[in-house]
Amino acid sequence: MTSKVEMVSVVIPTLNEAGNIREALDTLDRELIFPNEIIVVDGNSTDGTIEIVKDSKARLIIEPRRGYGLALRVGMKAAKGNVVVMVDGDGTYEFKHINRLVQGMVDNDAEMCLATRMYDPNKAMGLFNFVGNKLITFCFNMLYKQNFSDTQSGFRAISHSALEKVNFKETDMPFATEMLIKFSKKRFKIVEVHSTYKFRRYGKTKLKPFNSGIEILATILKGLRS
Ligand SMILES: Nc1nc2c(ncn2[C@@H]2O[C@H](COP(=O)(O)OP(=O)(O)OP(=O)(O)O)[C@@H](O)[C@H]2O)c(=O)[nH]1
Ligand SMILES: [Mg+2]
Repeated sequence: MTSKVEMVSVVIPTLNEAGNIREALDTLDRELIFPNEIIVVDGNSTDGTIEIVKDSKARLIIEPRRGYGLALRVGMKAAKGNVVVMVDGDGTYEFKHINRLVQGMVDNDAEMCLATRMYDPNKAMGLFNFVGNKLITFCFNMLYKQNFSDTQSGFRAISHSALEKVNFKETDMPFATEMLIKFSKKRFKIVEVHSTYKFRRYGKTKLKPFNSGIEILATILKGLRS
């Protein structure tokens, strides 16, 4: 439970996002109304991402080990704020909704607030990802007695103190699901706010949707035993 926002630490993993990261950082700078620090965890990008981040107010951490989850975990360890926001650096999430995400957590006395993309009128999520997400979310809700609409949202506000009570093992895409499993098991309150989504404009996706989908389903099953 976080009743007051002292500082928001925004953690952004990047791997070759030179075409996207500047706009993401500029939007945060413009929109975020809370005291904040921006932490970019970069996987040794070779396309100029590092130079763009160095030229901004954001703090840069280079993490050469591969993995979306690992990058987020490293950034979260370094975070000083009592609220941590995780978000991709590829410009697909609606950065300007960051305040409603943080406010959604605080207003509901929740440990986490997810930005759900399932009510997005633009339907910017690809069909394969949409169907996969629905299937994963259905399994998750059934097995962990939750009622989420978008378990795969990577845009989340999280209470720092709640994060400290949980140990993570996953290093790649299943990290986001592992977090939901562990928070659900601890009966931490998780809420959702509506957001929108955009197609990736530059760069390549690092997600291998089919492989990641299988890994995420395996993580959901493994979580029942641990
Ligand atoms: N530091 C670091 N960042 C990574 C790594 N893999 C992915 N990322 C970043 O993590 C975020 C999510 O990865 P994406 O490739 O966008 O995956 P996705 O959001 O599922 O796929 P899209 O549909 O293309 O948006 C992006 O900002 C990536 O640059 C990695 O190994 N290290
Ligand atoms: Mg993305």
